[in-house]
Amino acid sequence: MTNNNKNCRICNNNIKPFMSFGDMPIANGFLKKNQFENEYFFKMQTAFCNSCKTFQLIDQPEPTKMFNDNYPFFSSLSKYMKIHFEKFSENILENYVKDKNNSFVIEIGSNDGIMLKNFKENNIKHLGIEPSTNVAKVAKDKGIETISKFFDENLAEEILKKYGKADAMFSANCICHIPNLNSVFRGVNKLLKDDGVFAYEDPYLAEMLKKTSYDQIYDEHVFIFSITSVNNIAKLNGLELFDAQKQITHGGSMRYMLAKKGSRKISENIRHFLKEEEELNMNTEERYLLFKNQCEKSKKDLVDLLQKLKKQNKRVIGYGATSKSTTILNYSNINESLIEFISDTTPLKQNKFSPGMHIPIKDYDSFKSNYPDYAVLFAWNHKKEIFDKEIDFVKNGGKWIHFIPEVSIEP
Ligand code: DWN
Ligand code: SAH
Repeated sequence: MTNNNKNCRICNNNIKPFMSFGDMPIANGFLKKNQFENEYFFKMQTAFCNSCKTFQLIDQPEPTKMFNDNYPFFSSLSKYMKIHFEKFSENILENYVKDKNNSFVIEIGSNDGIMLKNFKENNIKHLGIEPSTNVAKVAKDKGIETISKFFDENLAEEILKKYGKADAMFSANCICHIPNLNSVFRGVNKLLKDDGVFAYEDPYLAEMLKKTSYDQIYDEHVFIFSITSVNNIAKLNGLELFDAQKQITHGGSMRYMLAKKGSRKISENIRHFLKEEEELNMNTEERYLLFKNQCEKSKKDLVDLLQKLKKQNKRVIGYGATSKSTTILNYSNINESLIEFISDTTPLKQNKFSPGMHIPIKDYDSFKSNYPDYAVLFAWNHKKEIFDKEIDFVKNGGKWIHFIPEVSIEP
């Protein structure tokens, strides 16, 4: 979707890009050879709004280009994320679902049901909103009630008529994907009971800046939120940010707790984070210019290392064909000449090619049965889960290449 006016998606203030990543493909658009010719690209540029302080993409492809019947990310493939969502669900159940027999919860971006499964098992009336029909089907097959549409204010009104108001609404790694965010917040406001809560988590801007994890920036992530920006966005839409907690998931996230304006006491955490973000210089343009320089250095270091290993005739593969890796590979112009293939456990990605750079995607066995000399850890956010199971790779002399927080080799 081209944002021709270059106006902030939230407050309409004039914005200008501080960084351009060049032409980028659909981050999850894994493709076959016969699709190379018609591959879709968009101009990826980031901006920081000086008024509402929201970090955003200037342009984003149409939602249906990214979320459709062929979306290849299945949340339940990570066993650590399953545990994370059990804990998140327990938190909601204990604190915000008082009467289990008469409560109703809604999840935005419910994917394959990784979170709602915990509510279904407790016999709680629930509804998942999940526009990617193939992943939604996995949830429906588990008996999780799911609507395959894009959440916005109009859908909120439809849901209100059919199901009534919700005690709790929640979302993970999804709100930052939705361009018409004011409409989403207004929809949440309409759907919540007077004492209802909206809990959502997304990658946290302070962590991205700290780690130079610029791979969080890709077509789907139209926003990277901070406490300051969410506080402002909530206010514009009759909601209030009353609490927040850092999460270790997806490379460093934040859980935002919102409610109707004036309905809850504001936690000390909010004042603390607002102050911390000021101190980190996160509300100034200079911080983003510094980030741009840090990204350029990170890119150069990675390419230099891969070229050096190529000269030494080392075998290098990628581990985890993440959406994030699409940004690294395309921005750094890394193709099959530097990375032989990328190993990934998702059947829908295997035997296809990576978006833009067209590196082959192979199954897990291709890595396991013939260890390379080096593996670039693209799924760095799952490091613990991966390192626990890849002890043999290292025992056999294999080495990991990291690029977050800086380019390094382990062991
Ligand atoms: O925000 C988003 C998050 C929740 O998920 C979405 N926009 C899309 C997606 O982002 P991602 O693709 O960067 O997510 P992950 O969870 O970092 O992807 C991990 C990838 O690595 C998956 O394709 C599965 C694969 N994998 C693997 O091959 N072996 C993962 C693990 C843990 C493994 O052991
Ligand atoms: N919540 C899961 C899935 C995250 S992937 C997890 O944390 O693992 C992001 C999901 O958001 C995708 O499944 C995508 O289809 C969904 N999504 C994108 N736009 C949406 C919208 N407007 N409304 C609801 N879901 C949306």
